[in-house]
Amino acid sequence: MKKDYVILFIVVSIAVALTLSNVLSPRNVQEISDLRNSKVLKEKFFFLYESDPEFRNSVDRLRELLFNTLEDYNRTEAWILFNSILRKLGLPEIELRDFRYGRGGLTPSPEPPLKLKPCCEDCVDLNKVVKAIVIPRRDLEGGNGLETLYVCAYKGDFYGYPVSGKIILEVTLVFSDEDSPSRDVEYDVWRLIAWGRIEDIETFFIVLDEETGEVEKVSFRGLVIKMTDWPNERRISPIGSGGAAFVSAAHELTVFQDVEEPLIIYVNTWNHALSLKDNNVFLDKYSYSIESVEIRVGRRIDAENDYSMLKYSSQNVQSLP
Ligand SMILES: [Ca+2]
Ligand SMILES: [Ca+2]
Repeated sequence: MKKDYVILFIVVSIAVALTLSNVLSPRNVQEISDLRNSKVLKEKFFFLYESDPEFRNSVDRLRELLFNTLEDYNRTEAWILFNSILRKLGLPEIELRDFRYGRGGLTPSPEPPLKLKPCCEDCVDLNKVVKAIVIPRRDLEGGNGLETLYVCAYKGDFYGYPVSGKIILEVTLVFSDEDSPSRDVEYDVWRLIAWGRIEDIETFFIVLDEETGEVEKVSFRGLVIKMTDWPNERRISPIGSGGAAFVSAAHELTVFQDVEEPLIIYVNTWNHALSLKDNNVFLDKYSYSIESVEIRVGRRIDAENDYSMLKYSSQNVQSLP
């Protein structure tokens, strides 16, 4: 009997020692700090998704909870799955009270996807409309710079709304990442699950007079995108910054008229909310000239389909810009 206790004591001691050495080893601390680099995190996430069936099942089941809007969202199950994903990535788990992630703007939509007309390719020279996109330098240096710009020009028809005498541009910006001031690594893991990407994507609209080419308005208004594998629409909130500065997040519907041309678009907040006004006059900035940006013809869903593991089949708007 006494011998059994000794063996049990030894086994438990080894297990505790191994767990502690695993949690506290310099290697582990180093790994967690490496994952603060979102490129490393993305690679590890994609690698585990391909190579570890348990990891993949957790991600897929969590996506099922999120995207199957015909069933109620089970927050506790979502939290357990999220923690198993964090654990596999080598990150600390979180308490249920800190798990604030949910479905966001997902709504059931059984209707077939809207048939989208092609973008008008030679309707507008973007160089003449937008002069620059300006971002706080610390955001660029934090790895969150502008990667690609997508533009789609609409003439005669805008998602079924007749348009005459105007050209509407749908402009989508892709940033390499976005950094939440609190719990950024965990926030990035959540975005990899719920958005299938580490990149941050924002869309806004510019209305031009077809004859003169002058800008009539710039509209930071939202849209909806339809998922390919789920009967869902995903609401994309407006991305105007309002008066918010870099330390805040914002999703304001803002429309600018009587604007100065060519346009200068300011990234005002850490979540890349936009405006024609600079809300961070005291911050050092970096200015992207339009010639220096990679421009692709396409819409929001083209940007999503290029950068996300999740796929989208169509998109729509709820009004004219
Ligand atoms: Ca980030
Ligand atoms: Ca954003």
